[in-house]
Amino acid sequence: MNKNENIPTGPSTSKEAMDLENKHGAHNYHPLPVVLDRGKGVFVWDIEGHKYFDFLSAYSAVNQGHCHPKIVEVMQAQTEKLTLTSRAFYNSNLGKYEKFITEYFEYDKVLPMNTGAEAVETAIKIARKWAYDVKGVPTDCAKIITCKENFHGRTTTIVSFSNDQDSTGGFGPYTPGFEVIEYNNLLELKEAVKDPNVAGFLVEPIQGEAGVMVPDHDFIAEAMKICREANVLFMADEVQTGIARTGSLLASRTPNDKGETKADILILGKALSGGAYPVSAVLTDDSVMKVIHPGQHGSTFGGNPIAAEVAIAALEIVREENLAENAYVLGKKFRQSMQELASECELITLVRGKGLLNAIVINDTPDSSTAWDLCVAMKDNGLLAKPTHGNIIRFAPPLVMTENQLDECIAIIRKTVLEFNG
Ligand code: IF1
Repeated sequence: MNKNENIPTGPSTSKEAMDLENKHGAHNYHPLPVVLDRGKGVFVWDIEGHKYFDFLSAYSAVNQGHCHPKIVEVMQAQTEKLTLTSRAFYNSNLGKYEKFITEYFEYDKVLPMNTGAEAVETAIKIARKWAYDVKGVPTDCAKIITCKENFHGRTTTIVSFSNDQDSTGGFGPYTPGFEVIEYNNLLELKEAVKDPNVAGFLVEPIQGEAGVMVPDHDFIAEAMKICREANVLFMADEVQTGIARTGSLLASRTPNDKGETKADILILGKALSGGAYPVSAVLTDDSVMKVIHPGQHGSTFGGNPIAAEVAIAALEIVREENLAENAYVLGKKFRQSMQELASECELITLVRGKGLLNAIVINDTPDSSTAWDLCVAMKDNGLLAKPTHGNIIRFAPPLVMTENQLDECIAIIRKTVLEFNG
């Protein structure tokens, strides 16, 4: 008898793999019909061995490129040594990581978690606790201001302040304590923070899921000023925009920062591990983090030895390989090429973005299949991207891309768009 009889073998064709997922997995996604099996740098391969440029980077988690050797090396080494202790005990990796990341982003303290949504939840809890313990807000009255079209994750509390029907519909009752204002609207923010019970303003420096909405250039700085004057915490959700994606280390901090555009609470995830492992973090100074005491928050896996090693390597790569600068330079070139393309054809109405977080708006209604069909056509030509909100296509390749590779990608997108008749 074959000893391995009960161990299922992997699917050998893409069709088999898709059938397996459809049959046994919850239908909470509608993936593009491609089954990825291997990745290296800016490339991924499907089961049949077709090679693609990855223009999604797992929603900006794989900024450092697929299977970066430095991350793989530290992860393998740590896996053989110690994987998890829980926070019931100290571990010899965590302190080193905490020192490294707080110096890297210039905060006093970090609270380590795993997923982006958990980090957002953590930030909300810290802000509420700060409101009661420091600001003097009456018990259970703390309010957090958020923005329309936001995306901060999938937990019941986070979907409570989403206005996307798919995210919220059918999942009530919703968590109270949130007020939603228009994105990029300083007047509404000014009005909202007049309420003395406001603890924080939670915002994405660029709204990713909304279709890469870039606010006015002074929005972040002015919003921070308004928050500071009202004694309200500015909470930057940089889960998607952070870690070099938008052409600077953080989208909420300008390159020549003098401290004036530093968020009070910084939320990171995704690329904090280069996509190798779920690693997220909340960073803030002592005046805020001091409100959290033993037993009040935590996570079995948060701050585990593998996460600590992987995150240090992922952040070192960003520095060593100048990924922020590369994203800045390539991003400029990409948008320019897309603008040119837009002026040559009817299919693209708008190009927007920052660094290597960009989007094109397709000249059709959100309920049309044009953007989807175009993504399928790009896939057939060797480039993977995914539509958002029906008629927007997000372009976010790994930041380790070279200029020559970008030229190749632009050529693929040009050819596909110009040949496309939806
Ligand atoms: C999915 C979008 C991207 C995020 C911001 C927190 C989280 C996210 C700003 C939560 C997550 C992901 C989740 C992913 C799709 C994706 C996404 F299209 F939905 F908006 F990236 F653009 N804050 N964004 O963007 O992080 O808990 O997922 O680790 O499939 O839901 P998470």
